[in-house]
Amino acid sequence: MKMIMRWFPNGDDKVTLDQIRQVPGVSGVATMLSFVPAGEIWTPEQINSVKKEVNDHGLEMEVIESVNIHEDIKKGLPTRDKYIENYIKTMKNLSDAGVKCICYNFMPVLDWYRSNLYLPLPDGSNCMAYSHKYASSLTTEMMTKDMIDGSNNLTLPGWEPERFPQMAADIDFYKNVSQDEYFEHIKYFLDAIIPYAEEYDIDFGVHPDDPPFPLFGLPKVVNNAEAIRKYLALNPSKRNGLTLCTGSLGANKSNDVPSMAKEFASEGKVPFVHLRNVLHTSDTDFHESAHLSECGDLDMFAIVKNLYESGFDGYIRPDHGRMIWGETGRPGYGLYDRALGASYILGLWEAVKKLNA
Ligand code: DNO
Repeated sequence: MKMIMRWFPNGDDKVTLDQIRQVPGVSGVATMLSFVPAGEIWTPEQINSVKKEVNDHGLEMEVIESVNIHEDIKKGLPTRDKYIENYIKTMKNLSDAGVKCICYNFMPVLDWYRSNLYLPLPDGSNCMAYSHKYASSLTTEMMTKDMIDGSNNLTLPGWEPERFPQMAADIDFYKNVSQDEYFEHIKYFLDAIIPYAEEYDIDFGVHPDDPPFPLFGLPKVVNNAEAIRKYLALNPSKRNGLTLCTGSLGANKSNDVPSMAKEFASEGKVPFVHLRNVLHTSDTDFHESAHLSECGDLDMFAIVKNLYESGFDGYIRPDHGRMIWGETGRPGYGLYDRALGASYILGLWEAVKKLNA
C-alpha cells in the first residue's frame, strides 16, 4: 500500500510539494493536468514537466486523478472515436512516464457537488456539506455560480470552466438517454481502452457518483454495490477497477462500505482508495467530517481492516478534509486536516497489519 495526497500543478494549489513531502508516510501525489481540456492529448513534455517537479521534491507521480472523459464519449456521439483515440495516446504518454493508475469518472455532465463549501462546525473549523432539497431546487446556472464563488480562485476539480457554457444543453441531452443506453456508452469506452490499459500496465479506477443521489434526472452510474458489480462486469479485465471512495458511497446510508471494501478488494478490483468520513443529518443530507470513525458515520477501522485482509495493495489517499487552524484554500483540499487523515489511516493500517502478523 502506498499513501499519497492529491496535489494540483501549475501554481493551482496553495499546498506545496515541500509540505506534502513532510507528511509522514506519504510517498507521492495524485495529480492531473487540469489545464488541458478534456479530450485533448496530454503531451510527453507536459507530463514530464509535472513529473519532474514532483520527483524533484522526493515524491512519486504514479497516480493520475483524473484524465477526464470528453462528454461526446459519454453521450455516445460519432465524434467519440477521435476522443477515445486521444485518450489512448494520453494513456501511452502517462505509462511512459511511469504512471500506474488512472482515476476517472463516467458521471454525465457533473462531477461531484456540494451545496455548502464552508459549513461552520461547532469546533470552529468548516467543511463541505450537502442538502438534497437545496441541490434539487437549483438550476445549473445557480449551481455553477455557487461552486465558482466558493472556489477561492482555485479550479475545483470537475468544475473546470470549459464545462460551463454547454452544461444546461448537456443536461437536456440526457433526458433522452436511458440508463441501459448509458451503460452501452460506458462499455464502448471500456472495450476500447482496457486492452491498452493491459498493454501499458495501467490500472483504471472509476470514481463513484458523488453524491450518490440523482440530480437533474441524470443517469446514475456507480452509486451502490449492485451498480459497481454491473460496471466491473462490463469489461472483465482486472484493469477495469474501482476507486473506492468511502465518502461518496457512504453518503448513502444504505451502502455498507466495509463490505464493499471487502468484496471488491478481494477480487483485486480496487487499485485506489479515497478514505474519508461523512456525518449524516438526514437520510440524504450530510457534511464531511474529520477522518476518525468517532467523527462520522463510517467505521474507518472496519474499512481499513477489510482492505488489508483482502490483500489490497494499491494507493490510498486521505480525501476531503475540513479547513482547520485558520487555513484557507481549495475546499476539501487544505493541508492540515488531510495530513491528520493520512496519519490516522497509516495508524490503522499499522495496527491491522500487526494484528494479522
Ligand atoms: C472531488 C473528487 C472528484 C474525483 C473525480 C474522479 O473532490 O473526488 O472530482 O476526483 O470524480 O474522476
